[in-house]
Amino acid sequence: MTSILVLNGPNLNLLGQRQPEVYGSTTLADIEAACTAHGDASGLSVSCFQSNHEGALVDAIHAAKGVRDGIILNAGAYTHTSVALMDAIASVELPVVELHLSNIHAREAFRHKSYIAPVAIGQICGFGAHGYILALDALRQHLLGRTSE
Ligand code: CA2
Repeated sequence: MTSILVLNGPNLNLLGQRQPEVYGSTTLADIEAACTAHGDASGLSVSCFQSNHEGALVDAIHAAKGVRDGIILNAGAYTHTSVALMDAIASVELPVVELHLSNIHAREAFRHKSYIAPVAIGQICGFGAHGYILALDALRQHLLGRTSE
């Protein structure tokens, strides 16, 4: 079965508790449950992990090689700073969908830069928690297209 890692970065464990006007009122547990349920309905095995630590996220990306078929990554603020995450993604050669709850391009200028974008197959942002479902569908289609080549 196709296996997907949903990986969330710093402060996303606080979802639903603060700044609902920016990030919505859905909790990370709600998002992870929705991803797992959507995976069950669409033939994907979904695993979820969140960390506030850059090195732990790098380790999770490394551990996905040979085990997962692709990654959905909301790297949080590390999106805009982390060459380490960019290098980790490039090293494992797995398809990564970059995900953001908010539309990072409509926010402060420092959020317009993404170190993930150049090594991702695509980016979904601005659709709130539903973006994770869109990302699962996009990654599934991408992987299906590759196996039928
Ligand atoms: O829109 C997104 O998903 C972001 O990745 C969220 C990051 C932000 O730094 C990125 O620019 C865009 C911040 C996540 C912080 O999450 C919180 C959730 C609740 C309360 C406070 C922060």
